Amino acid sequence: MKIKKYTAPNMWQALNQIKEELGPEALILQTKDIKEKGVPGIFKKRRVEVVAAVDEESYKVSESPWIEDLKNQLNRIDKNIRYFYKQTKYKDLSYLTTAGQKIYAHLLQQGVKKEIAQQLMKKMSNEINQEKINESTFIIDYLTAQMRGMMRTSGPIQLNLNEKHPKVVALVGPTGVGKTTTLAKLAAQFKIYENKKVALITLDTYRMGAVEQLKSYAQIMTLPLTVALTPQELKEALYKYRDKDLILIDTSGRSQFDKTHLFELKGFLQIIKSEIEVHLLLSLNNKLVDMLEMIKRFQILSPSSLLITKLDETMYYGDILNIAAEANEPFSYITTGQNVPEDIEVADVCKLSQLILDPANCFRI
Ligand SMILES: Nc1nc2c(ncn2[C@@H]2O[C@H](COP(=O)(O)OP(=O)(O)OP(=O)(O)O)[C@@H](O)[C@H]2O)c(=O)[nH]1
Ligand SMILES: [Mg+2]
Repeated sequence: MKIKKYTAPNMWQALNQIKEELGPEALILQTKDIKEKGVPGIFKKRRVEVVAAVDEESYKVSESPWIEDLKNQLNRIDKNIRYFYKQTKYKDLSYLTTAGQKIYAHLLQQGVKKEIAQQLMKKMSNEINQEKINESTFIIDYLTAQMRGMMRTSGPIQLNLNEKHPKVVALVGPTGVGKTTTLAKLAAQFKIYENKKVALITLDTYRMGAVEQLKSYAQIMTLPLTVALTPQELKEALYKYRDKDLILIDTSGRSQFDKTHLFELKGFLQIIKSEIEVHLLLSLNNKLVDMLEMIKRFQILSPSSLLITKLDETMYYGDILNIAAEANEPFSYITTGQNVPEDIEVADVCKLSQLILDPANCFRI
C-alpha cells in the first residue's frame, strides 16, 4: 500500500492530482482544511490536505504521467520502425497506390515469393489505370484472374468407364503427408457418393500398423484390400480387380532422400503396361524449399498431378502459388482436415486464389 499526502488550493484540484499520480483506484483516507503560515490574519491562504492511498499493484499499472510518456515514446518508435520497414519493403514499388501496397504486403504475408508478388503488381500497374488500382474490389478481381491463369488443375480422377478397364491411381509422397487418409477419402467419394466399384491395394508394409490402418477403412466401406509385397503380387492384384472401376494404391512414406525406396517404388509402379496415374501428395505445412525438393525427387515416379494436403493446418496459402510457378504438374485435390470422407475437395483455381487473396484479410494490414 502506498500512502501519500497532497495539499492543494481546493478539493477538486487535490483529487485531480491524486487521480493523475495514483490512478483512479486511489482511496481517500483523510481530508482536512489547513491554513498556510504567514502574518496572522493577512495573506493566509486556505488549502486542503488530502491523504490518499493506493494498492502497490494497481499503482504500478495506473496511468501515471511517466508511464503515459513512455507509452507515447514507444508508439513513436514503433511508428518509425514501421515507416522505415515500409520504405525498404516498398522501395521498388513506390509507383503503387496505398491499396496496391496493402495488397502487396498481404501477398508477402501469405508467403507468396517476393518476385511473384512484384511481378503481379507490375503487371497490374501496367495494365490497369491508377484510379482503378485504388479500388480494393477491383484489385482483388484483377489478381484473382491473374492467379487463376498461373495455376493449373487436373480436375477429379476420371474413370475409364468406356474402356472397360479400371482406372488405377497411386498416391505417393513423403512420410505422414496423409496418403492413407486421402486414399480412404477418395475411396469413399467414389464408392459411397458415386456408387462405383472400388478396390484398394497397399504396398506399405514398411510402417508398423500401416496395413491395419487401411484395413479398418476397407472394412468400414466394405472394400476389397490386397497387400502386395512384390511387383509380381501387385500385378496379380491388379488382374484380380480388373472388373472394378477404380483401384487405389497406397504406398509407404519414406524420406524423399531415400533413393533406394524411390527406385523400388518405381519398380512396382512400372509393372503394368496400362497407366497408373500417380498423384504426389505434399503437405502445405511443410517448408517451400522442402516441397520443391520433394517434387524434384519424386519426378522419378512421373507424377501426373499434385495433391495438396493439410490446408487446415496453416493460415498461409502463398506456397500454393509458389509451387504452381515452379512445378509442371497441375493440382488434383486439396485436403482440409482429418475427417474421412468429407475433408477433401477437387482443386479449384478460383478457390485457391481466393484462399490467398481473402478479401477480408487483404486490406487489414
Ligand atoms: N489436419 C490434417 N491432418 C491430416 C490431413 N490428412 C491427413 N491428416 C493426418 O495426418 C496424419 C498422417 O496421415 P496418414 O494418412 O497416415 O499419412 P501417410 O502419408 O499415409 O503416412 P505414412 O504412411 O506414414 O507415410 C494422420 O494423423 C491424419 O489424420 C489433413 O488434410 N489435415
Ligand atoms: Mg500411410
